[in-house]
Amino acid sequence: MTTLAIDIGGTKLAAALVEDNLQIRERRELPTPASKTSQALRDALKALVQPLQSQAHRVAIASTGIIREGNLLAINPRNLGGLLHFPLVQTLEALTRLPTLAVNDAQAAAWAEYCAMADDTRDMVFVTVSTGVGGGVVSGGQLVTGTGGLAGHLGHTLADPNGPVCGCGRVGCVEAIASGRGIAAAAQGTLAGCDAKAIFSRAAEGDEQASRLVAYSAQVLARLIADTKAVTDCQRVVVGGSVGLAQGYLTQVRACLEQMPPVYHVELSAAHYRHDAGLLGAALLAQGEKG
Ligand code: ADP
Ligand code: BMX
Ligand code: ZN
Repeated sequence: MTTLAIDIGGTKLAAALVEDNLQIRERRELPTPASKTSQALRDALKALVQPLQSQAHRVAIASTGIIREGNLLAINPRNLGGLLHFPLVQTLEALTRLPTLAVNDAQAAAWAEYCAMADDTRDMVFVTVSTGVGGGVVSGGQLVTGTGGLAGHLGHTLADPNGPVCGCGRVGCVEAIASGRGIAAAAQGTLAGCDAKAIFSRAAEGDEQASRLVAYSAQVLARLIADTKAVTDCQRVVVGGSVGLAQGYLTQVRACLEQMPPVYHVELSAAHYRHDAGLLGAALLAQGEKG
């Protein structure tokens, strides 16, 4: 069977046809519209899936936000231009007339990365550092979504009680500091108005402020990983997202983690499926794949 897999992030929408052997074809991307109203997202999804839908048997969505009963509920609406709620499954079923499944993006990616592991790991955590900071937990070989879909939202744990206010309403969340948006929001002077991608380029050129912003994100992420180890006793943490996968980032996270007592140390790796982990995880879940 062919799955039309869709990944809805705070910055980009991606879609592709995924075969049961996980081969990807016709991958497409569009920017995520920033609008409080659902119409813009609906229109963008329509444009994204229309060229692909006739070749698919089902739809599988990995989306930013808490996914509850097929609906997207933003914990941080700022990542979606203020959009609070979107009827994901209903919208895609109406657009494609295909059976549709939806799951949180980081939960989906965690499942794909877990299924890709060749060893006997049963407990792992996936962290995406992207527009926001998301997470997915696999415990005892099972993906943990929670009864309300909130499980694994690691980006909304505390990094600094004196830190910036997060879009979720709490003060000092990991996401408010370490995410692409968090890095960009802290930039001042010559870097004011730059996005995280530009800040990483400037850091690579030796810009001092840019290097500090990247280093602080990596440090906050390392602390989050230590907390995650303490909570889950996972054997591996996999890092994804465009910030997480950026050149040199994971090396900095690893160096910070190594400064901590050994009990917090855990195997760290970059996502095996790189930027496609969400798409493939959603497709695997739609296939009913148990790993
Ligand atoms: P999404 O959140 O939509 O899933 P991404 O994983 O691409 O999308 O994350 C978007 C964030 O990553 C933005 O803040 C963007 O500035 C940043 N980003 C994109 N490319 C890079 C890069 N090469 N290096 C560092 N940051 C990047
Ligand atoms: C936010 C939250 C999570 C999501 C994470 C990463 C919203 C809209 N999203 O913490 O559900 O998993 O961002 O999302 O509240 P991404 O867009 O950065 O991939
Ligand atoms: Zn938060």
